[in-house]
Amino acid sequence: MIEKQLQLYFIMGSVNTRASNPLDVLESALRGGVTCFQLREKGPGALVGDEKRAFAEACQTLCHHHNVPFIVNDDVDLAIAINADGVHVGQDDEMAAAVRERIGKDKILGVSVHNESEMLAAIEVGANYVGMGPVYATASKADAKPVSGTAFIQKMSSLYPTIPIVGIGGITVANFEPVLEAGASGVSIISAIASAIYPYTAARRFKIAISKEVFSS
Ligand code: 3NM
Repeated sequence: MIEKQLQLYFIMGSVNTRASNPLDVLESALRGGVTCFQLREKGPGALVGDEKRAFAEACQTLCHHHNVPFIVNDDVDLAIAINADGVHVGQDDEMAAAVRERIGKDKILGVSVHNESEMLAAIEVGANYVGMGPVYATASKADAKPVSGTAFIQKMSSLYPTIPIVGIGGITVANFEPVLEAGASGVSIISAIASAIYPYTAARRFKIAISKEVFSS
């Protein structure tokens, strides 16, 4: 179930698009077929406080309308306050064990991992999935680690096949296949959808291409 929800995992904050209304971008992406959404409200100009909460609730409403899980990046207080479907944390964010404790066992917990010990720790705290990247070069994360390619995904998916993996970083419709072939359940995308001129078409292209890839494997 979660594997299917992770297949086309869209991530966005209000600063990741030049569109005048970021909610239009999310709605187009949802209509195009994204299977999961993470609100990552970070970076210069990001919303805070009541504005962030109102934006999060509007995103959540759209996601639920399309039956797509709504995950909050990092902000555990916000996720709990609005009853989000889950939380995603990196290694610098609130410790995953504490987050699991706070959100309870029924919510989705995602953790970014970059090495085997972080992978083992994520499994230990009961993460529902792990994110691995940046697979390719990305301009969307200022403090991204060096490009990892797909080798780490390949190794971790064969050693620990029970926990779903999503690849992230620089993924486009032209380069996503090696990520799934390496063993990832899905791909996480910011700019290839959020910065596309037609986010609906961008999401739809991913959706169709991924369906073909999953069907043929
Ligand atoms: N995390 P785009 S890379 C949010 O490596 C994020 O953990 C990364 O954006 C990691 O699809 C990244 O525009 C940015 O490259 C992904």
